[in-house]
Amino acid sequence: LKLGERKAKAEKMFGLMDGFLKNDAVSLQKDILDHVEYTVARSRFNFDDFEAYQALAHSVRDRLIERWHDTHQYFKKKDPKRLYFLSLEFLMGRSLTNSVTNLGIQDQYADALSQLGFDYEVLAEQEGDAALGNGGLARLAACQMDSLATLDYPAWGYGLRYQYGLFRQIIVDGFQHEQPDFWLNFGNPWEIERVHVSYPVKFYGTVEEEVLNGKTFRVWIPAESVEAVAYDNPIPGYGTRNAINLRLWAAKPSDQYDMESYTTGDYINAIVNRQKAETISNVLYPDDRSYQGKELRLKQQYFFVSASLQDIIRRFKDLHNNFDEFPEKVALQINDTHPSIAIAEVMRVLVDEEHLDWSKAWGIACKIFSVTIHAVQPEALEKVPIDLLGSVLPRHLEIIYEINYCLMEELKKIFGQDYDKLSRMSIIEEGAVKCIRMANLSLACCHTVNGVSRLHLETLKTRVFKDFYELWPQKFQFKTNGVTQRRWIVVSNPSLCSIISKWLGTEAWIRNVDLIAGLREYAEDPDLHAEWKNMKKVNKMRLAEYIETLTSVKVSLDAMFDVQIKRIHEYKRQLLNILGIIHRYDCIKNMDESDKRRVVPRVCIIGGKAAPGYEVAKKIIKLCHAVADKVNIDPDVGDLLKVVFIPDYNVSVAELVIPGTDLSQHLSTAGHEASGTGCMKFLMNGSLLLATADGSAVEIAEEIGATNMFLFGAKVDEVPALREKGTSLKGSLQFARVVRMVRDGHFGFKDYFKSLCETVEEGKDFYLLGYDFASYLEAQATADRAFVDQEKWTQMSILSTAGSGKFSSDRTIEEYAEQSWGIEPCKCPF
Ligand code: B1H
Repeated sequence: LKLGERKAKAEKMFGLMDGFLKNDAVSLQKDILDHVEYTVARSRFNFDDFEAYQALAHSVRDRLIERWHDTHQYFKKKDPKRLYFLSLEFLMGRSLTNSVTNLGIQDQYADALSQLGFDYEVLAEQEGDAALGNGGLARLAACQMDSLATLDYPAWGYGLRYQYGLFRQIIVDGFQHEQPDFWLNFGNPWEIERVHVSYPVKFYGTVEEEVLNGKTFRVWIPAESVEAVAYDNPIPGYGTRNAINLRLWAAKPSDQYDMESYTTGDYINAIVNRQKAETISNVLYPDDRSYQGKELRLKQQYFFVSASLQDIIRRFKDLHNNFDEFPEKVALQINDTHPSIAIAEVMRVLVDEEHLDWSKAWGIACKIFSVTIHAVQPEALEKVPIDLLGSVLPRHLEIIYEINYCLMEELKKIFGQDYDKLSRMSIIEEGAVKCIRMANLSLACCHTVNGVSRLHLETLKTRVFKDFYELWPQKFQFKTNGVTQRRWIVVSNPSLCSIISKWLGTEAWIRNVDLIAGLREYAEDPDLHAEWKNMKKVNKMRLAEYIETLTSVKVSLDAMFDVQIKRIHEYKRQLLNILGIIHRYDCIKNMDESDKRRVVPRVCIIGGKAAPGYEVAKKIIKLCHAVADKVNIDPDVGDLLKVVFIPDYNVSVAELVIPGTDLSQHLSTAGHEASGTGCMKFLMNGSLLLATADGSAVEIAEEIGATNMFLFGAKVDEVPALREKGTSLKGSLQFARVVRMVRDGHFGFKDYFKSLCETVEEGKDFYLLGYDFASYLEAQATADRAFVDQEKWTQMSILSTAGSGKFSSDRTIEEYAEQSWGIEPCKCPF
């Protein structure tokens, strides 16, 4: 069809948009039962909770699909500039409750189900998490997708459909063990398999010269081809008809794969070899610390980038034929440097396939790409060995050399013979193993480089990317991270949600969270206090039940629930927390009965996964269990102190734990947490924060006032000098005592904990636990005193929620849209 005819047809179809699925109780029941019978293939007279969940999910999926189709028809008709968000990780968690909430039909579903004899909440619990990511970076991507949909931006997410998500953590005798996450085993109703949307992705081979119309071209002759098949995941916005798409790619054998063995008659081996193609999207790398130059990882990155770009270019070419218009229609956001091979791929497509001049192609690339950096330490930046890149993607290596050549020529004009500077800024790192610095590639091309908090940008400017900042200051920006209040309040804390709506007199804050500041006015209102305390109590009860089921530890609801949940890292200092707990335990043991009466009872909750190869982190998990085993059965302690490790921390565990938290801990050594987003979820839920002045905590203090949280520890500027001095100073006495208790085997496993204790010995204490210990204990004591005055505590809690508006991903996304992407909302009419 000609363009005009096609447009006319689309218009007509759009006009026919009626007859949507109905959302009254009877229609919902009918749809659910139909799915029981025809989709799940169970008798409608005999199905269990899980089958009911599946049928329910399919009925929700149908409703999502309607909106999702309409949204894409509409985007196609309007042809706005689109944002393509490339990320190797998305941590979506569960989809049912989130989708039902965003579709605005939760009450109807709850009704419909109860009439069928099912409980909506019980069925929702049947769903497993989609854990296609490691931690903060991946959950941020998920929150941002929710905001993009809600704010009606014409956006697409692109990523990898891993067969195995982040490993399941099980604890055996206090040690972490990893088990595979077979998340697709029982089917995934939230995805739509698109067998006809697939692209070949090539690897290996050689590069040859070809002459065409008297011009020479470099041509890549690949040796392997793998098919990328699309799986679409609708992402519904809240309070809008828009539902955008998260397209994840799965690797399948290509028809062209290993033709050789077919003709040689080795049929069985040929089939077996074909199957190897699927390994590309098999498993998520579970390490968020260091980059290790693995071939499979590079193949994963290129695989999803190449498929996504083919898809994006195909969509562009549907309506346009001149690449000059490409930057007017396409913004490409790369989530950290993991997808940065996209830069070389765009150049390859434009130059080798579309036959654009190099400089014209580079001009286009520089207009479309922007990057967000999440890392702090230079060692976390990806470096791909030249040999590896040259073998897997030989043409891309040539292109990167060419980009680097141009960069170096430009730099020489500015800096002359300053070879130190040139070698620091070069995309190629010389050395024992010659490498490509993916960050430098991104910096050379992207028009915007974003940090994830104000403090983080300072670190990028003054340390990690100092040279680049001095050269191109205008490229550097920050967008403080945010989280979505839809999932982190509306879905996970319904009681809080009703309180907020009631006191503000509107639900508008769910789309416009700035309104939440209106709660400040009532921060001292006794009626609000009563409702607030009750809400917290109900959430604590739920959490207490969960803890008892999982760990058999009974906890008192009168105790302060003190929580630290996040990936286990030395820089996040879970060890500081445990040493603090040991100190508390030691104090209680040395008290007489009258002193004990003044102790504020605590339940100390820790949860998080350690990367499978991260020995120190695994020892921290074991220490937590060793301390818990001793403390929890000590009759001298009773309810004054309980220690709980929550196994297999993930998104849905967070949804349960955060609303029931009184105090949350964010203990990173200043300068090491780029932003942190967990703190924002706690803040929204009215948990008080005990934190270092690091990452986004600095901005949180500005919003809610430093007196409404418990700040402690060395400041960013002090850290280098303290390291230099290598002393643990004031904290030394108490600190030395608790470390000695661990080292001397007070909690058993003396030999095993020896090396852990050594990491905080004087002179080796890189993360300054010793230095910060005294200040940490002081902040903890202040928190205890505040908790005794429940009215004061509740007021601080209300002010925390009231001051959380800035930390919505809606704000972050609006800043990106305006300052980095240049996109406008495109709202599908109801
Ligand atoms: C963050 C990562 C990360 N920073 C490598 N870097 C990964 C690095 O699989 N990998 O190779 C995965 C993840 N993740 C986090 O991003 C920061 O530590 C947090 O401070 C920040 O809040 C979060 C979101 O910006």
